[in-house]
Amino acid sequence: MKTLNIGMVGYGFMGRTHSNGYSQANHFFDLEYKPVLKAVCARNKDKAQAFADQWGYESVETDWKELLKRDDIDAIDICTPNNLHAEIAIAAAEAGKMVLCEKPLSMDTAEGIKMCEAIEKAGVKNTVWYNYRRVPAVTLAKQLIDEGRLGKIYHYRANFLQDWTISEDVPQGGAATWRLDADAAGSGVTGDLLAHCIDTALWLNGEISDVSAVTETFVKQRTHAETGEKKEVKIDDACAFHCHFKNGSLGLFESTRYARGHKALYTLEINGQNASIRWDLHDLHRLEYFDHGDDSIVRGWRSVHISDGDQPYMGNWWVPGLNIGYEHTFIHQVADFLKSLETGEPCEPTFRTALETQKVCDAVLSSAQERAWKNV
Ligand code: SOE
Repeated sequence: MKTLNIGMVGYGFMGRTHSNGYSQANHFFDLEYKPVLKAVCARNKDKAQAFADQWGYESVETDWKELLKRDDIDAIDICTPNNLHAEIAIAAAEAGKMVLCEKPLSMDTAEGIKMCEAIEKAGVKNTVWYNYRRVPAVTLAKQLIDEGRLGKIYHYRANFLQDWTISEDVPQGGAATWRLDADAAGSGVTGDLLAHCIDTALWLNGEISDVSAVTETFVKQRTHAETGEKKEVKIDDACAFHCHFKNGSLGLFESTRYARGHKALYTLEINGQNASIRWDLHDLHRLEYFDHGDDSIVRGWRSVHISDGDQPYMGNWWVPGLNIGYEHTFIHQVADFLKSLETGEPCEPTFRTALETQKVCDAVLSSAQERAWKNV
């Protein structure tokens, strides 16, 4: 079996989801390549070592530049805050390493373009971890749309709702709350949560032509976790936008971290001329499907339980009736990445594909700022 030696930079929540993916993929998928957890890199050596011990990484680095110099590393996995993605990805590509980058691709489109150019110049394999594409129900939605079952699409609706930043005591910056610090995250819910909704939407429903958005920052000042200083909050706490897709359909998107009661509720609904589909992250193994072509006396919304071997990815898991969960989306992305090494095909979304999401995010943020429609 061929090996793919992984060097991971960062070890937070995403470091765990990715490491689990690397550890599990070959148990369930038949693949020529097998990832080897060669090194994890983080500034704090003790914490990095504890992570390495827990997940089985063979070694630890404290400077990502040293990681890039190592001949025994094939691929760099970037799990850092967003403000480090570009520098590490570009240097990794120049060092001839493959790059797997956590979402969003970059702080903004300009940075994303430089990343794409570096990756393409080096000709290295790459992917961005928009994991929700690989929920079997969402992959099935893509299949149904591509088969033309929905007919002409009229509406695309998506929400991503959370409630973890309502308290004014939540700090900004630091290891756990960098997502609230614009210097580290670039933006708030737009880059963190709507980016997922936009990636899925572009995949399922094609390009967005223009957007009109509103954003709000409800808590205006927060203490910085590291300096203890009270600082202005510069991220968007909430964002809503509507848009036109190039296929003629209308889109409506909303995200907030102030929807009391919702922890991570990603929902989407697509209405076509012949059929509609609906999906909800809290019930992620179900796809709701309404087919107007059904016999009228039994016509209605079906709740399809995605667990059968004929459904995407499910032939690799247990037996029909037994569903899988959130962590499997990362296992699927690892399996697809390893497969792409065998076939030579790209592993979507590539950097170039993820740049399209970045362009929509930028248009959304500038539309909200200028209170004007913006072309993507
Ligand atoms: C934020 O809370 C977060 O962890 C995002 O960063 C992830 O991308 C999303 O999948 C879940 O929520």
